[in-house]
Amino acid sequence: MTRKTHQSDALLSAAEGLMPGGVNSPVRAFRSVGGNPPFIASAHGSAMTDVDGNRYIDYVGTWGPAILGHAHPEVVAAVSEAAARGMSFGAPSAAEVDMARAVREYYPSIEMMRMVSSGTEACMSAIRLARGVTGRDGIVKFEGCYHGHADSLLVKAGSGGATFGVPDSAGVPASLAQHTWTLPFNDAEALETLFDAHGDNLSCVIVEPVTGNMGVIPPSPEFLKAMIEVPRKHGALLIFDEVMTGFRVSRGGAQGLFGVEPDLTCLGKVVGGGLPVGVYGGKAEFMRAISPLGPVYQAGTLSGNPLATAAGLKTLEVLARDGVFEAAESAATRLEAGLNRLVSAHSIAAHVRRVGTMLTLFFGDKAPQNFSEVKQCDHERFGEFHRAMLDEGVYLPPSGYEAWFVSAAHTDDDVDQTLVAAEAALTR
Ligand code: KE4
Repeated sequence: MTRKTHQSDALLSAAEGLMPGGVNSPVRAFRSVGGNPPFIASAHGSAMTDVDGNRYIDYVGTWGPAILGHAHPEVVAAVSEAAARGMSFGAPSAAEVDMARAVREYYPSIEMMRMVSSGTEACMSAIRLARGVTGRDGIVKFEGCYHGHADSLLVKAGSGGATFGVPDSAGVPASLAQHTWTLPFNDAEALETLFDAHGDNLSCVIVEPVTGNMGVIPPSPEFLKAMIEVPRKHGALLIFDEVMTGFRVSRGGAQGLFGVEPDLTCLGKVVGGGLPVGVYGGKAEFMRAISPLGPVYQAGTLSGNPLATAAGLKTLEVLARDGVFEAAESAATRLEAGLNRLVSAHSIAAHVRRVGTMLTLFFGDKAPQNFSEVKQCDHERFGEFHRAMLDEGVYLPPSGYEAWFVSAAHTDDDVDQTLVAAEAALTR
């Protein structure tokens, strides 16, 4: 299918003169898959339509939030009604109480929470809280996990072993980066060794309990056990960054799926239903350290604003209904099974990893267990596949290091059309 792209290309060249890369978030520039990004005009249910009129079955789901599908009528109505009563009051509102109750229903470990406006803010605030309540500067993260763009989290492993971190972005002071330790995901021994050596200075471990930002990789049972036990043994907090896995790997996130309780949890994406909402929260004993109750400061002009809260609250209400999450999960399972059939029928070196409603197709000889193995996958091949799928009317995340998101609006027919496109793309 030869896709028309004139309008998108014209908009891109205008945008490039106004915003870095012509985008408001780097991954949208399609740099790692090549080609120009379509400019989207509208999105409904499982599909998006670009400014040239091309329609795509969408598996980005605005990077996770659209678990009900785009422009769900009940969510649109809730947002419209809230807007008519004023976008933001800068004062407490009843909707925030309802929202906090709804979040706690899904995540009993979140005894007390604070709403913010992005996943970055949620993770940044959670690590500040961990540092504040422990009095320790060190934090631990894992290679390939992304927790937003706060300075302390844009840090990669120093050279050789578990030495302290070095900046992973220009503009991050080395003096700050050295407080962040970065370990391989799924390496329980490395976590124990680091805590044995530096436990007294480590305030927290922050982790994507199922990764999404290097593709979907579940934790090994040993690693999950170590995440729960090791930080606690040393008086450090365990922070589950469930911005992506929340409401996605199960309604109750990874903690619900695995039956474990972190000390703090970060949420985003689905919790705002596509509007800017982040949440961090957890044990009340820790959250009481947050201003105005305690010494850890955190604030936000639009935190918990009625408009975003209305979108999030209605999304959580619809998602709680029987069959809604299940519809998204069964569509994801159908897609996984179909891709596996294609890969083996055509003897293609590729592996699908799925947890709940999110999945990744890795081109390579084995299913990766950590970031260095994901880096060894064939990302060139993924770029070709991505471009071919776009031409076939399927919009995949523009990177082999991302998760695909399936919604409750994806029908069997959507999935079957996707698999026909995939067979054409894989055998092209
Ligand atoms: P935001 O600040 O983008 O709302 O959330 C940051 C964040 C935190 N934690 C996890 C586990 C996340 O996945 C994210 C954001 N995810 C990316 C997708 N890889 C958002 C897409 C983008 O950066 O444009």
